[in-house]
Amino acid sequence: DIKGFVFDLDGVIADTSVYHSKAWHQLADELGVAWSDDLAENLKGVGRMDSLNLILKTGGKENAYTEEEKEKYAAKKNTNYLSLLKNMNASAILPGISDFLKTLEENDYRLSLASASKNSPLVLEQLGLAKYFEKRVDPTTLKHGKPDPEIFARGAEVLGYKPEQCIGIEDAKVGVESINAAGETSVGIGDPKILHEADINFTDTTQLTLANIKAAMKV
Ligand code: B16
Ligand code: MG
Repeated sequence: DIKGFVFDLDGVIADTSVYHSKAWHQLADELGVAWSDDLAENLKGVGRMDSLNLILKTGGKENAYTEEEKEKYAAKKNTNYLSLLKNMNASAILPGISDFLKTLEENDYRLSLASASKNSPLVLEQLGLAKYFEKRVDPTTLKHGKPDPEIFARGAEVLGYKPEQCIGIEDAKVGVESINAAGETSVGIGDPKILHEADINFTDTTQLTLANIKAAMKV
């Protein structure tokens, strides 16, 4: 039986992936790396330093900067991201998510957060959704980023559940891979061509309901 839900944040709960993209795009311009939709897609769910490394690699500049310079650029992106977040409120919650969280609460499911973002506590507070998440995986304690199963495995563990008792929800290809490798049921939100490995796919969050998940799982 399913008992827990392990959530990604950016791109699933809130529209913040747009802000992440904007801030990375700005930095890529500054570094002289061409921005593309593919690059934006590949950055989804990827942690801060890994994202910078991916941008540099894409531009053939993987050896152009010292670790110290890279720290400075990553910090700069975060400052930009945080300034974009300043104007964010509950209107950034993706459609259907508030109702979905309420339904899960009413049905006694327990929730944890498996976001790669160090800013996730701030974002949840600002959206007024922190109360729904009993546990959170601290990404600074992880050895590996998504697609490694570590973050979603921990998302079940912090709830005291086995992976097979949990459903993971993701908008990134690497995130769906992480859920699958952890042994949970994966729900992918977005383009089914990109998220074809997901056990269940919804094109957007309006379809993310407990009834639709139950119907797709045939339970
Ligand atoms: P930060 P998620 C990920 O969050 C974002 O998708 C990704 O764009 C971001 O670079 C990463 O968190 C790290 O975020 O710089 O705020 O620590 O999708 O795993 O919720
Ligand atoms: Mg995401």
